[in-house]
Amino acid sequence: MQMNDPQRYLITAALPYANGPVHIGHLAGCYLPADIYTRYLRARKRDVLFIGGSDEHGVPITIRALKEGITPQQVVDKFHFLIKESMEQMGISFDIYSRTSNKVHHETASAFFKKMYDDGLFEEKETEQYYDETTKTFLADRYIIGTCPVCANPNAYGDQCEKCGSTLSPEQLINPRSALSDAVPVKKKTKHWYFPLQDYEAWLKEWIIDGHKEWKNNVYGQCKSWLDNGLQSRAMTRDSNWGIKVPLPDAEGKVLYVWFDAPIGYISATKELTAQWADYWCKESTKLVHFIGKDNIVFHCIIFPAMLKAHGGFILPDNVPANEFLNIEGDKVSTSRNWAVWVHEYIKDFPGCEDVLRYVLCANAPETKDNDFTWKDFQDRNNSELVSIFGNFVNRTWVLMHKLCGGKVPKLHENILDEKDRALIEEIQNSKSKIQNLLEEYKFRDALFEVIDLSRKGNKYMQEKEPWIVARKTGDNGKLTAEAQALVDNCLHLCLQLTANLTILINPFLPNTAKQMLGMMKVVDKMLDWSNAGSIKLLSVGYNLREPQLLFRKIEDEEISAQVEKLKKGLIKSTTTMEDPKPPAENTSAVNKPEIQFDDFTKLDLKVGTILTAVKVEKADKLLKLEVDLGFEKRTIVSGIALHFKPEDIVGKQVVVVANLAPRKMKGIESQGMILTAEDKAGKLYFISPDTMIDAGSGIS
Ligand code: B3M
Ligand code: ZN
Repeated sequence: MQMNDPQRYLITAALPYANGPVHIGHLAGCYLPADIYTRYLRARKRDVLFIGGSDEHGVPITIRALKEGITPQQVVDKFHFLIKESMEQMGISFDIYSRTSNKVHHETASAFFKKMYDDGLFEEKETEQYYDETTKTFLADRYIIGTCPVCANPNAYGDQCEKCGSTLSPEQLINPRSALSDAVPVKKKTKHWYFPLQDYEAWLKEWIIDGHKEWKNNVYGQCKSWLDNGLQSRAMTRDSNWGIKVPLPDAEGKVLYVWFDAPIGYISATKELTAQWADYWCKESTKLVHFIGKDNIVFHCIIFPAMLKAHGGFILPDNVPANEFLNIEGDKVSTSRNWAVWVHEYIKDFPGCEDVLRYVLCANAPETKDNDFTWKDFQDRNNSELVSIFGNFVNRTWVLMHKLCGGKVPKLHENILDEKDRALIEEIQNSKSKIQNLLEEYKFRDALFEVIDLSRKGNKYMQEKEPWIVARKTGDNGKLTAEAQALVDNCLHLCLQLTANLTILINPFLPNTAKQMLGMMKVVDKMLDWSNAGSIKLLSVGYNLREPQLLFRKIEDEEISAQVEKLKKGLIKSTTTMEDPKPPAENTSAVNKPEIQFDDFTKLDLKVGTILTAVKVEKADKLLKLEVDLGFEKRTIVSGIALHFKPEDIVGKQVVVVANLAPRKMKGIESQGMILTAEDKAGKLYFISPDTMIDAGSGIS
């Protein structure tokens, strides 16, 4: 049963593996719906926390490290920041975006495991597992590949077949081989701690099958089939040295299974965010909602809830509105074939169009079945919905209000309201509850459709009222008659109030657009409170409004064909290299220093350094003390960047260091070099980094 009237909300979105950038399938799958829901709750003035972070453990990370010849730490450092930045740029408004390599997470997950162990909730078992003798590795999860017993895909993983979605164990694979060396594996004994899920089966059935019939069909159906098939013990530990060490004395070389620690990451991140974390995690009056993609259903609906129940003291999710997959141009997303639209690439190719992507991904969200993203559909939705319907309505209203009403909100002459006016008023008043109900049911695409439909109705109303024709009715004196002016006033008054309503209603979906509309209305954020929706008294009569601004631009055929080409020819850069995701600052061409000779330049000894540690300098708001690895030595550098970067965010980043700058004391600390940064027009600082991780100490010329 769905919870009514919770006191607070805890919203989580799946922690993406920090083994690659995020693509639009990730956004559509869970980050965008979670963000829309959270923004809606915030607009309703609800007490809500939105939790996210990078999943930095497990085989996806170690495999990537092996492929690239770097350490797992370097992999996660590289992608954590890129993912975090893409999320921010797309307006995914996490209250915290943390990472599972954090100390607080290691402590929280260890303590969780230890309590379950102390309570005798694990089975300790020695079993034979596949082992790769050439690389001396136990082959669990994605370390082992073979033919899927369900669909015959020859490249299924030891934990899952990505082709048919079946969950697998290594034993089920036909012709298994090592993902590391291609070797045929042998069996070898190893000890692990198993969580007997079957002990929780009866309870899970009652909780989900009887208790959560309102869950989405795809989620409920998957849970039911798992529970109908019967649950079994699952190992909660792995043989690896990357991850959270099993907190037991005889557990050398064992770490927690990534799917044991990752969901606990939601708890750790909340702890990191607020001292009140227990209110959110332990009080029944909290509504916990996990937004995920369909491949994570079993972990969030069965395994993690069973863990929470076993541990005790935690609430359970009220809902897990998982989405299906978003395909691209008719084909499944494949990161290895580079068949994906990368978010950081999109942001670069379509600057200022973040809301357009949010719109298209929500309007076409795979809420009930897999859906297809095509660039043509992207263009059509932009040009014929955002530009021609929503944007057009707002623009027409503004232009006419300036032309026919002197740029001010005209009066509403109630005595002459006709049927059409009243029908529009009713539409405005009803739209709030219609959209709210859909949002409460996690039907985001229907909710968005209603918002656009309301603007469509606005256009229709305007078309029928034709204020530009009415405004031609002049009297004998050549001036507009009072009667005609009153009709014009009413039409534009209502269109303006409708625009104000559209601003509130579109805000959870397209926050940048809502901001821009607030600017045009010269009103403050407060107007976005959900409680204002449905009112036709949002803008005061006589209030001066700004000039119109175009909310959306047309997207041209060439832009679309370029994207299709890029995708088809695999021109999108391989994900093995991380590009600098920041947009170039404008106006970089202005040369404002005197000319120098080449010899002047060569005096500089520029080197690539890796930031090892970063701490705030006491009593100096702007300074960070950094320890930087220059390959041949470590340097202490004091840098005036504290207002721009959080210390914990920059550890692991590579920067350009002026290595031969004379040492200088700052706040009593000797600074042995300088870090180069770029500054954009808004005054925001960016590091200058090589476009992929390279050896610390590499020279720059
Ligand atoms: N990292 C799987 C994924 O990215 C996993 C989610 C963890 S959520 C706790 O699909
Ligand atoms: Zn399969």
